[in-house]
Amino acid sequence: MTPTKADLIYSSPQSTIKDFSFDAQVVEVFPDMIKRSVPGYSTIIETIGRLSKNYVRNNTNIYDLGCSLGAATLAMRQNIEAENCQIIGIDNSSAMVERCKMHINAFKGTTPCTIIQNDILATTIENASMVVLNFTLQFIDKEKRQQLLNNIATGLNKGGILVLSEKISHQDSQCHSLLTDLHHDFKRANGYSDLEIAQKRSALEQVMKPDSLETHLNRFEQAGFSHASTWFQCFNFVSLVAIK
Ligand code: GEK
Repeated sequence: MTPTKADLIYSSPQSTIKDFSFDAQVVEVFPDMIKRSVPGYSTIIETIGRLSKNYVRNNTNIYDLGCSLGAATLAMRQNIEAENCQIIGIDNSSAMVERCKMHINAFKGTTPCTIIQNDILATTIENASMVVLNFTLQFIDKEKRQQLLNNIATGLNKGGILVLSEKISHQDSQCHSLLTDLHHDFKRANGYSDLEIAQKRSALEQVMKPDSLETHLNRFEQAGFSHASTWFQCFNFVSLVAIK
């Protein structure tokens, strides 16, 4: 497997900051970038694995939507005990998909994995016992998010689980600033400079649009999930479960 390279993308001053995209440059440093930027990322990946052990049923599909380099796919493949299942990882970045296939092939596992380049909005979810949206929904147009959640709920079998992890905004502006400051401190503690933090923030501004926790919970209800809960929060990053 290719060794992880350090994320230095925003380390020197840039005259114009381009919108962030999941291109070859990002793919190269992605494991380092996500671990140093998302509080609790490793815990969330491990827990997705643990949940797959309990929720994946025989003869069903498991979807990793916005799979990037396949971290959640691999965690599930290491933990699934059910038989005759398949994991389908989907991402619309060709650079991600190409590298993801290499990662998946580098590890052995009994559950077959198929990695597909596609828009998750154009993907049919069917006969699913588990669906993962790990920090992907925040990159989808806001007006298309409910339809995506509806499609996921329709494609899940009864008792099936959705894991949704997101950066969130807070409706109270003082709390919003407090959580944002804590996140920036976390990034500084992980070696990012103020320049890197500011430039990355500008690059993401038009691309990543967080919702509030209340919005996510309302969406689950509208989509027809029977149960939902936050199981993880660190600063302005959450992971939720919703069960059909
Ligand atoms: C992980 N889940 O490591 N269709 C398909 N893929 C998309 C779309 C779309 N419409 N929009 C964005 N993506 C991963 C991390 S990263 C999160 C997910 C982050 C893909 C995009 O190409 C990228 O690979 C992924 O969603 C978001 O557990 O980098 O903050």
